[in-house]
Amino acid sequence: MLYPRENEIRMVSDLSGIWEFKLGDETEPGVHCPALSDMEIIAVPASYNDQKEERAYREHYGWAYYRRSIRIPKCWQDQRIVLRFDAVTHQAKIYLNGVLAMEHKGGFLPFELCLDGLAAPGDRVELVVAADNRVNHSTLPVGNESSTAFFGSDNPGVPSVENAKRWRRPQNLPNFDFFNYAGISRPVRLYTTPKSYIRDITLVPDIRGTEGIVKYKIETSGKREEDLPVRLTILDAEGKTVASAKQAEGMVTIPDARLWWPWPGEPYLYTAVITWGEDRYEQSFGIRTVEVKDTRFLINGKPFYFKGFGKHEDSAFHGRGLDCCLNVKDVNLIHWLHANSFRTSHYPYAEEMYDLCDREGIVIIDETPAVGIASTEGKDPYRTFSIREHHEQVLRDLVERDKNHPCVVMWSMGNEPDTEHFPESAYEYWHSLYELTHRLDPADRPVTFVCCQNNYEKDLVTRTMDVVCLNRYYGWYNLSGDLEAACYALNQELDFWEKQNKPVMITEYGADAIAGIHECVAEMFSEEFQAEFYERQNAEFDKRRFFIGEHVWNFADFATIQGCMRADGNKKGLLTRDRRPKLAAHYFRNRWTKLPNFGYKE
Ligand code: E8X
Repeated sequence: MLYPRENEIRMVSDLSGIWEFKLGDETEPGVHCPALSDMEIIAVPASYNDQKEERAYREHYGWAYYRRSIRIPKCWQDQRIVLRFDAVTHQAKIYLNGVLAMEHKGGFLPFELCLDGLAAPGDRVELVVAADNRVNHSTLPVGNESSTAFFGSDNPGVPSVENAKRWRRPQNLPNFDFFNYAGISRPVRLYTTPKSYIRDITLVPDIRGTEGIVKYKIETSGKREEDLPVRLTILDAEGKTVASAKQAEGMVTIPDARLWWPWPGEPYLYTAVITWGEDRYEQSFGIRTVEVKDTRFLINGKPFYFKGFGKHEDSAFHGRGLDCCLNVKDVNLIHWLHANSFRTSHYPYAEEMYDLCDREGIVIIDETPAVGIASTEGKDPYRTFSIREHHEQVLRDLVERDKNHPCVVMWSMGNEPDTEHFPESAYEYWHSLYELTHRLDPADRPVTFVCCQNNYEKDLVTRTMDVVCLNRYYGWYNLSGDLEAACYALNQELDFWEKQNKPVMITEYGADAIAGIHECVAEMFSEEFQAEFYERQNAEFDKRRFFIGEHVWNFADFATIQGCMRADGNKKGLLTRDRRPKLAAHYFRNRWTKLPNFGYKE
């Protein structure tokens, strides 16, 4: 799905601002929007949870309603008018003038509605967005079912904690470690195209000697394609034409191509200008290749070493809402740390972030929201829950949204699913998705998923991914505080992976550190312990040639549900939530300044 970009043909109207808001309940709204009165104020885009000092906002369970009126400009006559939502978490129903116009499942990918026959230029339309924040075994991310067996009952049965659990009010029980922020988290926009329009663009770059090769496909809608000539022009960064073509599908060659390199290399970008009939769209792209070969991960044919983190979209007040200022700050902090990459743990991020990373040369491992797939009560999750269809849809939409970004070098189908207790069905599930993802991506990037600390000998899936991605907490969740033993266990495991002849990276490792706690003899939760934890384990990674990257958990402290393991959220950040460096940030800055992007393990 193309990003709504303004140009001399297409117009965009951003509906960000103050909307009206009301919390609903578990009752699913139907074809007609429920009557809404006594509405409150809310900022869009942003999660609603932290916008008001009320438990009801923070801990809401069920539907919430956003309302505003929109005026369709009269000057948009004869245009196709589209209403686009970049992300509504987790499920949405869109009402126009009180009537259901569309529904969408999944909280982190865009969807849109063509207003043809629904609204015309000059109209005033009442727009209501209903958003459901419930997570369960059929959503991604996954939540455990909130039992309502005894809810409200005076007779909760035999006195026990189990019965008390069943008696408590319905609530989200996320099977993941980030706060379940919800609402309209990314921009809502109206945009226009001509009636016959460019629907999609696919650009697949390759390198042949000094030439850049771009296989391309332009998909259109409306008039028959043959009736209108397609024009593709490739511009360099100075706006000079370097190649052109006249078919909807084919290949162009760029002589003396400048490649897209991760920072501090030059992330050179070209622009593909496409015109078809009255329509026009400009898509930037980079010329770079990605390939897994033996135990190496090659970018432009050179062995790349991942230095970076798992991140979150998370900040004060906004929750998971798009904050461009924060994104710019984070990109600059990534440069400051001399990191080169991050994983969009644990869901696809806002499109604006990928644009920034294309531009700034930051490499992305692009992850779906498939986090928390685990067995409950000993049941095989893959045979018990119907999640596959939705997971496939998410992969389809993710690849379609992000396929043209040079910054995206690998797809992560999910995070820390159970692969140990039902190894055969886990293999069947993840392998069919692995094959699907390879088929979906026209550029055929490497595909992986991120594996939880488990019995790696039983797990049949991880070893068959293009890159083995390990989340490991030796010295934290196990062997707590004992870094000696942690390194021993880590090495035992690395010996196992060495035999698999695959590139291996660590996608999570870390220790909580509360900023400001300092100790001479480092113990858990101090800044010194966090720094030492990394220093000791990195020394082990440095000895292994097949080891292709270190992603720290996490870039910054982030909000989670309350619990006895979390004091004001997860504190494994190198930075605090307001982006101040802890000791470990300085340690990594120093280390990463010295580690090259390429050829480190040669
Ligand atoms: C943690 C991280 C969590 O925040 C992340 O979303 C997924 C977790 C560790 C798994 N990985 O808790 O900080 C713990 C496995 C225990 C051996």
